[in-house]
Amino acid sequence: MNWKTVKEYEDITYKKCDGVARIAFNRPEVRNAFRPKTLFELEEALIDAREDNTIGVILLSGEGPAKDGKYAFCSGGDQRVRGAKGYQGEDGVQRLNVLDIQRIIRFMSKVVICVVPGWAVGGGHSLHVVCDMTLASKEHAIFKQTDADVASFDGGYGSALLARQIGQKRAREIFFLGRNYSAQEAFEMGMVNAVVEHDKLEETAYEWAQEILGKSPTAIRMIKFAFNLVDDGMVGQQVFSGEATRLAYMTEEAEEGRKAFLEKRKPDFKQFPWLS
Ligand code: 1HA
Repeated sequence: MNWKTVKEYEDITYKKCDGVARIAFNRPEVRNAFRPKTLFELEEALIDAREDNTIGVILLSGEGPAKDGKYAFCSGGDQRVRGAKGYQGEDGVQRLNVLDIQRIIRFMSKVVICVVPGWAVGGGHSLHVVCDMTLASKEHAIFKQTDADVASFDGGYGSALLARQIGQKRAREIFFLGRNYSAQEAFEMGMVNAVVEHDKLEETAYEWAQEILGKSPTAIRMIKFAFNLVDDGMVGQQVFSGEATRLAYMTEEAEEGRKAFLEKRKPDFKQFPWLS
């Protein structure tokens, strides 16, 4: 693997290698908690990866270990900057901009794999839920939903989508009790795709990404958005249908419509069949 740094950031790292982008939280001293700035940086990197036609898979992870040897994917919102109206940025504005990140991942026309080397907690747990797949460190990953301990709640994807993934009873247990779950327990519940030895985690994630990159990009996009459609209401329809529009643009029929407009004539759609 020959990772190349795309851009230096303060709160994240961002690299690319052979069709794969790797973005990681980089605040190990607070278990990779996010502040608004972290999320603005993450948003910029995610959009860059989305707009890059050579990238098909994004790995989302957390740098570490911290000085005490512990690993983290993300421990959610940085409670030191939480105010009465959200998480306060350097500009003094309070926001809940992790929700923007969730939507970017969910509606991203590429696969996002969450690579969990350690703690996935609170809003960090919700991010793992919204990613397309999750790989977890056998030795160090711990999944925990502390929302009810700190009087916060992700009533959207973090809880409702989790219930779709692992069932209502287990999702309620995770939120109501806030216990720690190992990678193996999370796997057995169905919210982790594979439990991987810590030393092999990054390599395995990269291999999964390469396997996906061997597939049809159109098929992967359509399948991802088809999976989302039933749970995403009219936005799900919009996103799925956008891909249908893109496919339609590739037809001669659509090209005739476009050309006729530019040539200021009536379109000749008679040449195209009314399919049964
Ligand atoms: O729910 C939402 C949202 C919902 C809707 C819309 C927007 C949302 C946005 C955000 C969130 C949330 O994320 S709410 C949940 C916020 N996160 C938490 O409640 C997790 C808090 N952290 C912990 O429970 C634990 O630290 C841990 C289970 C992740 C790790 O425990 P460990 O290994 O024992 O380490 P610990 O000693 O606790 O932490 C190491 C250092 O990291 C500590 O700092 P130090 O004492 O060394 O100065 C600790 O305070 C700091 N730290 C850890 N997590 C956070 C944090 N500092 C700030 N914010 C954190 N989230």
